[in-house]
Amino acid sequence: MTVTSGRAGSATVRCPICLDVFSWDRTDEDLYRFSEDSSYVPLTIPPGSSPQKREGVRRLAHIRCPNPSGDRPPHFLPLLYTAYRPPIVIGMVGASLSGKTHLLAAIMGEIERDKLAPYGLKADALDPVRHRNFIQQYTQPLMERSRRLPGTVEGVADFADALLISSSEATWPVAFFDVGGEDLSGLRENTRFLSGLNALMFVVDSATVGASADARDDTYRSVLGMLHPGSGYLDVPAVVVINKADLVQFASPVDEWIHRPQADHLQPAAILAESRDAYAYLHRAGATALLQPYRYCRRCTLHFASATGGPARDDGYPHGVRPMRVLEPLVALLAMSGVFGAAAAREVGN
Ligand SMILES: Nc1nc2c(ncn2[C@@H]2O[C@H](COP(=O)(O)OP(=O)(O)O)[C@@H](O)[C@H]2O)c(=O)[nH]1
Ligand SMILES: [Mg+2]
Ligand SMILES: [Zn+2]
Repeated sequence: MTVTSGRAGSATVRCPICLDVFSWDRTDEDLYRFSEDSSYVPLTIPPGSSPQKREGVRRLAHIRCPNPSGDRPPHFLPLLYTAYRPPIVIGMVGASLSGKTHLLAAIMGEIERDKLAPYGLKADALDPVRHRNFIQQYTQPLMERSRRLPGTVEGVADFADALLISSSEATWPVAFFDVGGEDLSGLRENTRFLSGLNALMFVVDSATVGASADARDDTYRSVLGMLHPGSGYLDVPAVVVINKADLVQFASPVDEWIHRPQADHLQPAAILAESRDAYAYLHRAGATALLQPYRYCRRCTLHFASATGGPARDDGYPHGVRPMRVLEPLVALLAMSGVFGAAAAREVGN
């Protein structure tokens, strides 16, 4: 018999880290707290605690995800997780070497530098241990030491990191999955991950835009094919990121956008204008396969971005790493997912 604190009953939860669904009786047992030495230690709420004190402790508490399919290392969720909105689960889709890992490292780096604040958003780690690991493994080597990041294992949709993103009104868990590899259709275990995605970030290597159709087109096709139930539009918001735009930064219309400073609020009209330019850019290059997300997804925006600001030489970036416009695609995806309210969600990507 579990003790409940006036919150009897259980909740059905989809964990944004393993994407398993589990039932969680709202117990105050088996709680953990994130400790100073970056681990989770058991947390008990002393019996007889006042309701105020109990609430204070619960705010810091985490639970361990039971991960029924047993496919992930141990992971933890805030106890108040179910008090938040359903998670926004972003799949970063692209062929290997398109720059997904660098892009996510740069996005997290900009968020660490509080660059979501001008949009009125605040970000915290969902699971502080995992977030710190991500920052130490990817963001710090790239942004503080200008190191080229090693290639990642591809072929399986893999959880990368998750945040709690808050607007003045609500908090959304936002999880990032790396959906790499060329032929995803043969991997049955991917179906579970793909069906758990509710936002897509397609990553295009600008250096390959004019090239003939290749593996990257298959990646798009298999993801869209697996998510797409048949005819009609796919109701998952999508962004197409023309990445490594530093390599084509002087070509029109890339030069119009890539050097622009970050906006200080959500600008649906600018997002639309950039999407039109990026669409024309892909269309002119004959990269019609890369326009599939735009054709199949009900809401889709297109963006130019560069994770590094310049090309690598050997194992590093000799001129330092300066991300350009990496947050804009994320902000558009958040807007289409409702983070800026219903009116903004209708205005972006239609
Ligand atoms: N010029 C340039 N090169 C990049 C950029 N981002 C990544 N790269 C290069 O592209 C290669 C592949 O990137 P990676 O993030 O590992 O791709 P992934 O396989 O999709 O995760 C890296 O070795 C980088 O040197 C960028 O913004 N600009
Ligand atoms: Mg990678
Ligand atoms: Zn889980």
